[in-house]
Amino acid sequence: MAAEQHNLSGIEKIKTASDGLRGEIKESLKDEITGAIREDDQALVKFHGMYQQDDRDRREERAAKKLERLYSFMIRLRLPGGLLTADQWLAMHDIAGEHSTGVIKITTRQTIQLHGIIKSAIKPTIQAFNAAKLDSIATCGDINRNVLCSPNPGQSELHEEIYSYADQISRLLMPKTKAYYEIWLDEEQLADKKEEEDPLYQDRYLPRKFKIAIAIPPNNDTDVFTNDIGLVAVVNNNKLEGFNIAIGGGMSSTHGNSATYPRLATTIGFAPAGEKTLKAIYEIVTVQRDYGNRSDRKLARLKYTVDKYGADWYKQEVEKRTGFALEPARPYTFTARGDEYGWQEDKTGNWFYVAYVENGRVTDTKEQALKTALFEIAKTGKTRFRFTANQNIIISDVQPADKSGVDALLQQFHVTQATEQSSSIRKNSIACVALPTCPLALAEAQRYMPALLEKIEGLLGKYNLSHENIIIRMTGCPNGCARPAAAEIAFIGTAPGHYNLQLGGDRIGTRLNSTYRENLDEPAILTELDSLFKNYAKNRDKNETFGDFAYRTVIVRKE
Ligand code: SRM
Ligand code: SF4
Repeated sequence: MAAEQHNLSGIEKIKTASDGLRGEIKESLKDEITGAIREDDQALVKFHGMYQQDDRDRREERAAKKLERLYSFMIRLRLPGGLLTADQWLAMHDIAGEHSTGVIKITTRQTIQLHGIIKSAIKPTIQAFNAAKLDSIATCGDINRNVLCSPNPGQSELHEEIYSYADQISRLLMPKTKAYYEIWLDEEQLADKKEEEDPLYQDRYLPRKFKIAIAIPPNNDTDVFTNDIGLVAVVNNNKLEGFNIAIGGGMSSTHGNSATYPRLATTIGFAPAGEKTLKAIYEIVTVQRDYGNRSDRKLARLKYTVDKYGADWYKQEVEKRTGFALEPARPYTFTARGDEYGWQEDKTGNWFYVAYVENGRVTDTKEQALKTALFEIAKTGKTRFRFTANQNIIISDVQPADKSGVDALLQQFHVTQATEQSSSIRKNSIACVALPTCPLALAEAQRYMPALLEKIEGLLGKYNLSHENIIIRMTGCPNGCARPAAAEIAFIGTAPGHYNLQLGGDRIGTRLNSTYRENLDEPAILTELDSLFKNYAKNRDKNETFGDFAYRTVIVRKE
């Protein structure tokens, strides 16, 4: 019996009244008076993978001229495990150039976003994606989002097999409505709406967004415990035995609201590979559908449902629904969380190159012509492209005979040099988008992080710590899009130019950090870090990471 829900939030009503996520989107699109769409439809288009945004840099200027905000849309692709073929990359390059700002943005969930798409260009963009066999279904909204999987093909003999679960899970949890095809691709409405009946999402979808990731030990490069469901692949004697299943991860909090908090997922057991794993995942989702909070969206994520009812209760409810018991979790070890850069050989004898992409922005800069390089490489048709959850790109599946050709292009456009010359902290950093497009940003992130890192590099150099792979993350607000609560050092925006400084997360993503100082401006950040690094260089234990040191010396003492 599901939990009773009172005082449903406004979005709940919009979902159930939406006729399978159709709303009045078609009418909204036709309205030429405004660059925006109707308010209810703004919630619904998220389920089709897009957000209405406006250029926040230009709000004042537009208001002074009595013009409406400069509206445009961001579209996010569904790419389980983050993989594109060469042809799809070429299509993406063209679509980005024609309809968006031109920057191809790799996100922290292994997919691509295009920004700045005006209302009249949404349909042509989706149609062009469709022609390239790409879609943006369910990449936003109260539904299962892009499924992550460790993308590094060199890490496991079983990479392809494990990787295929990202796609299977994504398909299993897709909505049944055909609204996307009707609205954006002009397909006929189904004569028999029965085909759209959705036993999983019904007409109310989930209480909130839902995220799933798979990690392949020993690298936790997908930050698996920050997801609603985290799956850790268990491999023995070169056989995929199954997955340890963890539930209730999430990074967001709201400044000043202590009922909200980041949380790492709790491991509830092990499911054998195949049908049982998929069944367990499906029923974890149905329990959240039935018991998640539908009145307060701030408390609607799975993490709050798990804490409200208890992880043991949640597990039992899932077992009741699947008809089988989860087995005890099996042993595994994580040793890293970052991307390993440069050329590496995969287990089939092919090669791949992991390139550093600053904040996931694929564009040409004065240091490197990354966008041109990837375009030229894609034109050879001899590679595929994989995205990492650290916002980087892997040029993969390169046959030995093609390696020198691809390498020459990487050198010619200075991609190799940019990757090799970037500092350790830079290559282990992530910043979210924030300004100017994110409506929730309180401070800068991706536009500011590179300059701050330069100053932090100086401080590390001063104490001979430049080689340290410290994980640093920045977000423009506490929603946590760069997973800052799981970083060794995090800057979380509080107001323009101000950040909370958080310390003490571990290197492998199994311990959250804590707030060390609040609301610091840049000089205060640098003063704090200077003294922390000085202390670290002098008093660290052998091989102690900065996150562990900060946890031991300042966070635990403060607690
Ligand atoms: Fe996020 C909302 C960008 C990963 C937690 N996120 C947003 C929006 C859509 C703002 C909005 O609601 O209007 C941002 C759009 C900015 C822009 O202009 O592009 C935004 N989130 C991003 C991306 C692009 C950051 C990036 O630089 O890569 C990431 C896209 C991921 C994807 O491809 O699907 C992104 N967001 C995340 C992550 C990290 C992850 O999933 O691994 C988190 C923390 C994990 C989690 O969900 O707990 C995250 N985003 C949020 C939240 C807080 C959710 C919550 O539990 O309260 C919001 C706000 C909301 O949902 O109300 C949010
Ligand atoms: Fe926007 Fe905040 Fe997410 Fe950054 S963390 S993209 S500022 S919602």
